[in-house]
Amino acid sequence: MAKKNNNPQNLNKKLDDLAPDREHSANEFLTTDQGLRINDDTNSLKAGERGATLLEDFILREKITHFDHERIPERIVHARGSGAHGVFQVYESMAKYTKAGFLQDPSVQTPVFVRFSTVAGFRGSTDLARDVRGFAVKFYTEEGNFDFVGNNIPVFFIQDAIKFPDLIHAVKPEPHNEIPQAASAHDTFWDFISLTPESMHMIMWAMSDRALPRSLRMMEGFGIHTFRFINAEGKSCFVKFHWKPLLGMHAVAWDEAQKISGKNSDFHRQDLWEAIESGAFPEWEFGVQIIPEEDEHKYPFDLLDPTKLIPEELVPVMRIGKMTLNRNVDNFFAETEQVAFHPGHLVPGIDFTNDPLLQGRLFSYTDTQLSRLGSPNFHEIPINRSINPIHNNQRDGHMRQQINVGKSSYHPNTVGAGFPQQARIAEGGFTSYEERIDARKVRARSKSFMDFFSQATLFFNSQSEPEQNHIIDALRFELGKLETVAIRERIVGMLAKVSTVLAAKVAEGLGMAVPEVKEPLNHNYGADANPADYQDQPKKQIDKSPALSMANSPKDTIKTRQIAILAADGVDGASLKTMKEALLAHGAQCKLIAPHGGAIKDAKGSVLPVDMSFLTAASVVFDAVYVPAGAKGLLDNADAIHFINESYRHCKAIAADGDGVDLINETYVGPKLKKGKGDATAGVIIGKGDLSKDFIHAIAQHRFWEREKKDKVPA
Ligand code: HDE
Repeated sequence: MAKKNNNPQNLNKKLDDLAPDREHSANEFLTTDQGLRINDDTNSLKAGERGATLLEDFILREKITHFDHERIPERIVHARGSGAHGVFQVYESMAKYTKAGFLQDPSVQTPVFVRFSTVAGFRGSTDLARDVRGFAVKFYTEEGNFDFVGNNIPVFFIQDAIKFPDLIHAVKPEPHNEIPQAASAHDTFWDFISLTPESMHMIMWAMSDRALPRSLRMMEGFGIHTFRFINAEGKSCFVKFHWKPLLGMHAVAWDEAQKISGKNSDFHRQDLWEAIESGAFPEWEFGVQIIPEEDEHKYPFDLLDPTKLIPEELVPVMRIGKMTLNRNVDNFFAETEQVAFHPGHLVPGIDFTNDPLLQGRLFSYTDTQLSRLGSPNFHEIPINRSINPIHNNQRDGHMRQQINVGKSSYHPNTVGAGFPQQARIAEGGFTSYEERIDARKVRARSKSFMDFFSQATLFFNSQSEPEQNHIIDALRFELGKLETVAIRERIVGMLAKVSTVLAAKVAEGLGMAVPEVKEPLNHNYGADANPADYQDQPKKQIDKSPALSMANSPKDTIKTRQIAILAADGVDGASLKTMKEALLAHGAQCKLIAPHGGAIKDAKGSVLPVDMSFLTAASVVFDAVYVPAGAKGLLDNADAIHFINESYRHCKAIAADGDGVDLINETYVGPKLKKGKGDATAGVIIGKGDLSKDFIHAIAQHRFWEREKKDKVPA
């Protein structure tokens, strides 16, 4: 069956490259792995109908053997992921800064494959865990693969790669009982964090709404480390990479996230899949912050420190191109599971810096593929294959695909006439940036990395009031789950270094006082070092960075938003139709939810197909809810009442036409309406007739967090 996303206009050079590897079984016979047609795939070979199975049954053995070996080790981090194909196009040549081929010509489309992921959970864990999201993009350029291997948060927990195994051991389920799954709210994680003050900036992000995206299509991406661009003249500048989602950045509420995990643990995966299938292709603009080489030491933080960001107010993000995801995978395992990213997959014109986290990563990514994919030939797996042909003297190994023709497998050679030959720079040969290094060999951390709190404070202070409250609630939740009181106390003490208001509010929720911070907090030195050499050096940052708040994200579209329409027999068909058509015209998707499946009849007897019953639907997987006129059939329906209460609690837009308001009056929202307009009824639209304009505007606002100022609904 032809798939919508296989539309020829979405083809590109990488998809052409994958074509011969795709297997289509339509109209084909069943065969063994050797191509032998199978006559009976239902019965094994036996000595008599009731007899023992014969060892000779090579068809049975082949099938079972393959099955036994179907699983490969999951990624040690970022195990849970979702992928899609797409294209990238630069807006105008970036030749001034970089010679990277895919950033030169606005008419060139570069194929990409993207994999989004959570970090801590296992492969089958829920999408809505409070976690960082991986954002990895493989650019199949004419000069070879360039991998952007980033996250949706612009900083990281640690500064040096040597602490990564410790961090991950701490956040993964505890080793004695493998609890909890995909959650940081447990002793070992916070124990490690309480002894690692450099993590405090990232903790602010991880406790914020950034860790609960509404959709993978509505989150930013960051390269985190400072990289280098190098132009054709060999001039280098520093660069930070960004992805900016065109749908804006939006998050769900924590209570909602936990419920989504139960109702649909594939929520993000399904949302991405369905958006692409329906032709609503997700888009991001690629952004760069360019820092001239001579400005390396201009800022109150070190450009090599991955726990720091460069505020956009200091160095604006230049949007240089756009990525569109326009095709789902044909096979999850072959593509999303086997894709292998590596920050060391570079093209000429892009290079590393000495960020000690990045330097460690450069070792890890090939090494991990060897255990995960099992062979140094993982680059030959179709999804990993470069579209630029590969010629070298690497040979053999498990599962080798390429048939290297000829007698020579070494360089230099004469028997192969000297080929494959080295490429000059002018011919696209890669050379590393000739950075001057004149240093002592030491195991130490630079003093310029030792300011752990200033940017954590900057982040917290840049959040809107509801966002700050969410951080406070998140910390109360996480720390409230700890069994060891001393860990909780150390963290609250450390929070006081970020913001005394934050620490006091978290402490209040935990029913404790803010403890004194015992110096030194810092554990970033070896056994023989002198802690005095590693004292914090807070430096003046800017006071606020509006770009850090999701409240300032664009709110101008309802494209792909999921709207629930609640109805029962006797609904006013016109009231339902007018709203539905307006929502669809603005790119939203509607589902009719009723007390039972099948169909309902409107007041005039017309049949309306039901998309979901209250049993299979849940308010948490919708963005907004509409009650058309003629809601009599729902007034004593507890599920409908709960649906509205929960939508209200999660601060979503709610609209009711005509006597649809009777249903609202049955809910917790009813008494609020009687009190008149105010924070408590923000985003609740009641009226008679066509309410679509106001409702669409309200849905585009995403959430009315101001409702949280008052009491919360018992949903
Ligand atoms: Fe990774 N990381 N990482 N990481 N990372 C992996 O590679 C590692 C870090 C990121 O969808 C692994 O193929 C070390 C930062 C993403 O397939 C592994 C350190 C950032 C993905 C690994 C870091 C990332 C990975 C596991 C500290 C954001 C998923 C499987 C020095 C800039 C890619 C794999 C995908 C995956 C190591 C820190 C992003 C083990 C040692 C910082 C998006 O190699």
